[in-house]
Amino acid sequence: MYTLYYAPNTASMVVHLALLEAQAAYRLEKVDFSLRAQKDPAYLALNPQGVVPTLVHEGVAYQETPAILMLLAEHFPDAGLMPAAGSIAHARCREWLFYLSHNLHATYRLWFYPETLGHTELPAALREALQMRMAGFWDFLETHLQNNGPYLCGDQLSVADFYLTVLMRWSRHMPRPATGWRALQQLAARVAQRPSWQLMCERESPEPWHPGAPA
Ligand SMILES: N[C@@H](CCC(=O)N[C@@H](CS)C(=O)NCC(=O)O)C(=O)O
Repeated sequence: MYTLYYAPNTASMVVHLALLEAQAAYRLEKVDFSLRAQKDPAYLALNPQGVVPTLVHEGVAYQETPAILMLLAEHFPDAGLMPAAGSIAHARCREWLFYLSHNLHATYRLWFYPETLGHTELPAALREALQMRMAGFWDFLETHLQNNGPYLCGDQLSVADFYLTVLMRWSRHMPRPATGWRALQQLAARVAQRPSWQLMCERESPEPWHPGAPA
């Protein structure tokens, strides 16, 4: 049995999706951000950074979204979460997980947590700089998907696509939402049509988001 410490609308969505896709037995434990529960000592004992997701399995608490996704792919090798272990495709998938975490996820943190940069609200110049950086990532991903898609690992859907879709979702209120890039929009539309996405939304009740229809 897995326990997922989650907060709606956050990176824990992608771990939730992976648990559903793997048909794993799990329970949800909500971390209430409005009460700053992510900084409670009891939660910090599980996740010293005070962030979600945390996945607990057999008494061990696991952190860091891409690392948890790789762990679940290891625990459920037949669930198709990642290409077969040991293959070049698997290595490529790992690369994408790192890419998404290091670039998009890290930049979003600066956008959503301006205090990280010593501001209560981001100054206009910084907002513009971060938006430009995000657009550069979307351009890069769009070119990759146009040439090698429809998914990040070609024909094979993987947890990297779930991660990407969750990251795209966060841009919905930004001046240039990621769905403005056609191949990205198509990928997100396919992911959002999956039963796992629908079920995750039913169980977490995040703010509604419709990336549009697949072609
Ligand atoms: N590197 C971490 C980042 C996790 C993260 O940024 N989580 C955000 C939500 S998406 C969070 O918990 N924010 C609450 C806070 O920073 O207080 C991971 O990949 O899991």
